[in-house]
Amino acid sequence: MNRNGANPNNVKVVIIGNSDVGKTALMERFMYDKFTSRRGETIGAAYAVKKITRGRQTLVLSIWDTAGTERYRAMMKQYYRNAKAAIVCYDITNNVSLEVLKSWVTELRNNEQDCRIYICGTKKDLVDDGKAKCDVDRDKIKFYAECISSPSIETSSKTGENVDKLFTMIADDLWHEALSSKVSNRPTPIDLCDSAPKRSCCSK
Ligand SMILES: Nc1nc2c(ncn2[C@@H]2O[C@H](COP(=O)(O)OP(=O)(O)OP(=O)(O)O)[C@@H](O)[C@H]2O)c(=O)[nH]1
Ligand SMILES: [Mg+2]
Repeated sequence: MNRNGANPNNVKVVIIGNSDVGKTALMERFMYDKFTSRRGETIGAAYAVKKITRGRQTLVLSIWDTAGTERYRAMMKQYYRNAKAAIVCYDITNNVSLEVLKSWVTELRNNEQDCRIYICGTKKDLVDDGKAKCDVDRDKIKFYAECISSPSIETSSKTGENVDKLFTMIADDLWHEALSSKVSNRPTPIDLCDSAPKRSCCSK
């Protein structure tokens, strides 16, 4: 537990972005290593837990997949409250303007200043296979991500490309944060050399 009563090894990761960008598909690929081409709009939010173990330490990721449709927008704040990381998704085959991506980032930043942000372009397989053209300006998005000091990555939930890489990057960052939080919350060691002159129990 840290000073705020929270367990630094238990962290919340939220997936946000417009409807149909592939948030649920991303979560399902990471959690269950599966992909369904069926479209099933998320109602409110769904969450799943994944434990990541390194040596004798375990990091518990609570991953929140949120609904992208406008009617749930008012509820978003409660979903990303206390999130340590957010994956902000856009569909690389759908001309999502940079402004839409920015609005998600701004809304998040206004509410959760300490949340790490990861920019994720989805449906990479469609472009790689020539089934759709890339409809976003990749350079602009890369530049924007750099401006807000966020990593950016393109993924395919269909093939699995870069999905583990994205979550591993997030887990690594949160792992370091959890460890440094433990270190900074350790009581300051007392320097016995500086304390009052030592006496044995028998000394007067
Ligand atoms: N080819 C391909 N299709 C994808 C990929 N990711 C998602 N899709 C498809 O895109 C559609 C929308 O995906 P969802 O994951 O349901 O989208 P969402 O962002 O969760 O949408 P909401 O729940 O409405 O916010 C589905 O038909 C998916 O199969 C991908 O990486 N490649
Ligand atoms: Mg969904």
